[in-house]
Amino acid sequence: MNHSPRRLPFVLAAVLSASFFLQGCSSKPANEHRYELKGKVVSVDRANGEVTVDHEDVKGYMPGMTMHFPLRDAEALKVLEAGDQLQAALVITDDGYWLEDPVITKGQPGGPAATPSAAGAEPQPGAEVPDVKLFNQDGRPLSIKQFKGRALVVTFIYTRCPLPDYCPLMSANFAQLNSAILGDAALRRRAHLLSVTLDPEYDKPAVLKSYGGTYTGGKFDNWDFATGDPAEVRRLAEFFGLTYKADGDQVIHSLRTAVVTPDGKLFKIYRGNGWKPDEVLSDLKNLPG
Ligand SMILES: [Cu+2]
Repeated sequence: MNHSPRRLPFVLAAVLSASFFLQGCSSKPANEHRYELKGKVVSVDRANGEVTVDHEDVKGYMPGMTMHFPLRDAEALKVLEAGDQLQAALVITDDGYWLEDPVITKGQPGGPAATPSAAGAEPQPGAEVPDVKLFNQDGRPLSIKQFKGRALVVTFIYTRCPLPDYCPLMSANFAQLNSAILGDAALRRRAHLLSVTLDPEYDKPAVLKSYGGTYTGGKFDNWDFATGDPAEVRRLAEFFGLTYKADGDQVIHSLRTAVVTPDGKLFKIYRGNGWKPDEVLSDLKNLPG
């Protein structure tokens, strides 16, 4: 996120007025920021209550890009379709972000048709995970095969991700998993975590080491952060059905977290950010081997 000094007065004014207003009317978190977002709906995921919007610059917050957002409005979710014009409040708090107060302008009939979800094909449990060659946070070569004999939990992040519900949440979940693994003598020998960057050109080993350090306390014994040849990263990410695209300093991406068996086969894929560390922990405890 670009917090350039010239934007500060605007941001500050917005924050002050938002928090003043909120304190007056409810017990919402103090750290809530609201911005106006306008754009065109690219797709609607009713099951997960999310919309993907190709939005204009959000003044004082971020440049225009295509992104998905939870939409907190059940009625709007029912009627919203790809091609519609959407105006809404983008609410950002310490724990997440979402859209509310939507105003919908229906797209022209005969306008661009709903694009099918871009999610890639996903492998079935039991499929062999490709043995990509990457590098860890110390610049040491790392491959999927080297974890044979241990269960592996893989997720994808990038260090500059600004969305609390995306990469920072995945890393916070992994930090919880890491503590649980370190606190269990059996799991400690049998389980390993791997966070692979979706921004390998920027997230070099040193960047990952510093980012990872804040989550691991600097101990990477059971948790590696990987970067490498962008084509190798893509091969692994797309195997799990993750889609992503660079957009300036940002990466527009979906989320996939996968549990891989000790013999290198897919056990389970978690889509999105709704999964809880406890679910993965119980997968790890119940894995054969
Ligand atoms: Cu992200």
